[in-house]
Amino acid sequence: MSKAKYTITAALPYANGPLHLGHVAGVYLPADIFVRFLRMNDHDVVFICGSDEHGAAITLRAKKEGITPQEIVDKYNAQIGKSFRDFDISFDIFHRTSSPIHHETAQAFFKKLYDNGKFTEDTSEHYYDEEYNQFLADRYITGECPKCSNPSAYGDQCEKCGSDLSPTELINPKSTLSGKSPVLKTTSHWYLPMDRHEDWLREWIKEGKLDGVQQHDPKAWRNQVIGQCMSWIDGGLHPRAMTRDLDWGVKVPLPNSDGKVLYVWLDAPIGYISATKQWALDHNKNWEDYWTGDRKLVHFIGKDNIVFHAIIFPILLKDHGGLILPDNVPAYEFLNLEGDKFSTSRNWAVWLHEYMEAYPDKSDELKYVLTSIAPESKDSEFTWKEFQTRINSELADILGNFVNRALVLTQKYYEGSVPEKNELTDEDKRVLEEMSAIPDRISKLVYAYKLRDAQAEAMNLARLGNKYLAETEPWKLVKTDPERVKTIMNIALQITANLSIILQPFLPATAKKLSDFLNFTSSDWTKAGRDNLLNAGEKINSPTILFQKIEDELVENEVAKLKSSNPVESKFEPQKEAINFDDFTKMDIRLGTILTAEKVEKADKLLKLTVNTGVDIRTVVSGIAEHYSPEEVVGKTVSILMNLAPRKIRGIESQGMILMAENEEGKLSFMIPEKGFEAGGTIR
Ligand code: B3M
Ligand code: ZN
Repeated sequence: MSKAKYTITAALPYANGPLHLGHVAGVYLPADIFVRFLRMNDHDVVFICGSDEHGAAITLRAKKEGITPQEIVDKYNAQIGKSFRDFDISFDIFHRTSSPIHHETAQAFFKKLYDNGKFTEDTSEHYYDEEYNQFLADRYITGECPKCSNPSAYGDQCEKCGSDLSPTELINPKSTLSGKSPVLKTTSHWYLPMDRHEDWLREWIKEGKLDGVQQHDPKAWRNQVIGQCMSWIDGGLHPRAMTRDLDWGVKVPLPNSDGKVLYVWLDAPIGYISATKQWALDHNKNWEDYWTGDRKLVHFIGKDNIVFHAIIFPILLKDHGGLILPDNVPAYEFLNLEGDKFSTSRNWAVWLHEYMEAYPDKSDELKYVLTSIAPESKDSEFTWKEFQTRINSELADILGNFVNRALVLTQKYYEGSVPEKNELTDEDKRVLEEMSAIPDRISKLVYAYKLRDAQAEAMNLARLGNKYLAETEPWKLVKTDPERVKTIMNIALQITANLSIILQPFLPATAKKLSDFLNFTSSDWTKAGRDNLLNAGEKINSPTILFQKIEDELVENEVAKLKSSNPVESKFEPQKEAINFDDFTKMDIRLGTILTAEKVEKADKLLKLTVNTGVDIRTVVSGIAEHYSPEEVVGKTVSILMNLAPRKIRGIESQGMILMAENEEGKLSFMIPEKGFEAGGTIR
């Protein structure tokens, strides 16, 4: 039988922030291990990823950082791409959904479904922010979750209970742009009638059959994935809008659809296809070969992405026709950090780029720890203490110690030549037999997506070697039975050579070091298990220490860093991006005394003020009419931003801005100085 072919995807990270260890442990590292293993086993495989550059995740981040969406995606695509390279995740391509090839691919995909009547059109009322002139979907709207009462659920999903929501289900909805209650306004969208797909999805997910034909083994799917899908389907699928009224995204390729883009969760998975296209172009291949025929499509994702990969994208693929559906969707649970959830807004995170900057030569150490605790079947936790323990007592004390002994003794006794294997004792035979069984056990586990156990099994070979040397004690025997020691050392070196093969998927840098020590390189998995990888007389090199022990100080510093950067649980928005001192000194903020005030006609919120700034008397229009009456404000000395470029507001030129404090309910208050400070005084 020929080897199965694979197209492997890892969830496209939003280009709206850096990657943290939770992302790495639950998507990218397992996908990378799986792919490295497949490559060693001679499977035809392509490994696809890229950044997800559309949707509210991007535009809201842009608003927060005060730069354009394009600048945001350029910044984070570069940063994320670099962390992946530094950490040595072996994508065949790391692409971008902002690329022209993606826009074309997504539009053609949409158009094909549209032409084939796979969408329905519906005109109905949607929430709208009048201040920002924008419809509010997905993350643009928050409110209380109707299912679990989480006060900050989004318009598409409650991150607390995982429910899929639509904006109209939110209790007390608020725009995330203005913070105000939205109004309803009519607009039209194209919907994917998911309700029409329940029957085949049921059969496909539960039995692995499509139109009665077996596609995949449903027992190979994780229980949580099947469970989540079935609970969705049993709860009844609803039509889901596939377009949005936004100006950032892939334009809807239909006439009269200005201002409409594809829903990000329609375009993002198509990103896997467009990335494959780009990779195929770069390597003279046919992209279709990777999306059709007898090939396994596997999506590595986090559990919050299950519905999109196991229900929505399969519907789209099937509606499109001619493309394969996923063979498996290995979804990971969440990784927690030091007793709490990872949180970007609270900066409770270990960022991959920061780790790689601090410990550039410790990528394998991190890989090892993250795979050991990977949240495969339930949430798990990263602590710096465990990081230390696993490195010191497993990597250093077992693997490092064994390799070091084997190589140092070979240098010492045989000047670096592999000694001859003589007659084998029962113990030798047992050790070699155990060694030969390990690669198969690892294979079975990897094919079953049990990478945590697979890595543990690979470490068992180091354990076996370590124990073998500890029990045979060649350093004692060398004086009395040097012939026997040759056999022992030969076996220890064969074990080391085996480690250089079987560790490659998990610890590629370490495996490479072993290869360099031994002058032996093989990426052929089928060679693993053999006891004759090295020939007597071949020269090996002196080893260097494989793993430095992790000091207590590192643990203490990292934990302290985490705690110091973790502000209290807050109802207020987090601090904005850092600015430099020059940026700050550009602002001319002073005290000004309000001389006159009147309401602006037909504008409930505005007061027209004249202000004595100490250097001139000027007009300022201020949105404070709902908080102060004209009579109240006259005579007050307040803070004013002087050098804001003049703006016309309701036909009146406003020369500056009054600075106000705002509380959580949106109430505004002047910032008034102590007595003895008068108009013209600067604020800095
Ligand atoms: N960017 C969501 C996430 O990062 C999304 C994944 C897209 S995969 C097609 O969780
Ligand atoms: Zn909820």
